[in-house]
Amino acid sequence: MSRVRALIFDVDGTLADTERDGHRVAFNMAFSEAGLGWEWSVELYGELLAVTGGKERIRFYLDKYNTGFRRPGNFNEFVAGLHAAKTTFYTRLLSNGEIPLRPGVERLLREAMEQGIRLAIATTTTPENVSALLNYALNPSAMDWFEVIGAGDVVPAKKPAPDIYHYVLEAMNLAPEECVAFEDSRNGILSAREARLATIVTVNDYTREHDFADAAIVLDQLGEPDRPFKVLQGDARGHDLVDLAMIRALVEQSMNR
Ligand code: XBP
Ligand code: MG
Repeated sequence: MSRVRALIFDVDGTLADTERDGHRVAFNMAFSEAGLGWEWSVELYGELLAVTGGKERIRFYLDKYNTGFRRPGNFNEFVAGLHAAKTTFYTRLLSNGEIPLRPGVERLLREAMEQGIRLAIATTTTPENVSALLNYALNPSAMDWFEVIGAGDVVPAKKPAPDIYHYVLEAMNLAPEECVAFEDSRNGILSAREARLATIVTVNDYTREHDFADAAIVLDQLGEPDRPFKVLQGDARGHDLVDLAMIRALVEQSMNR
């Protein structure tokens, strides 16, 4: 009998490819509106993704890539204000419906709900961003599909710290052995594995070369019936899309290791 009771999803890069054409663009819009003259290129943004959290990323950028910037006296407020503007631009971009869910995501969520498997989210992104993505890329009631949404500043230490997964597990009153996490990045898998969760990774252009040594499996995407996944690392046990049968097989395999 399977022990999988819940699936816990990261958001950015996992549910949808949000970083390059979503978050990055919204940061640039906020910088432009503030008259700062900062422009985060696709390449630079890949480096900035080393740090999770938008406010943290702005600070990292100034510490490492724009050290000449004269910081205003109210620096914390300045960063928070820029970030709030970025959130407004980002949710507006999502409302245009330009960023779809990744292949297999909706299929797997629906299968899980049909089988009584509980769903949750563990992300470093701002809560408004999660609701906007679910609303516009899935449907307006999709927020209710998730029993717990752990997001943003609800825990002080963002990924790669395990805190957000601990928060979600505690809120659901589940042990890590009863859950499977879905991630797309090195920081994500470090966080999930530190919380002792079996983790399925689907990579994207920013994360393809990351080290996922500790993943249950690494795939190009979750797969659809007409679009099987490609296995980048691990053993898919004869499956070609991620469904609950495959997840249970993976979990049993990792228990027997
Ligand atoms: C996502 C992040 C976030 C987003 C921006 O990480 O690192 O910072 O890029 O969101 P994960 P905010 O995929 O682990 O959730 O600007 O709202 O922080
Ligand atoms: Mg992610």
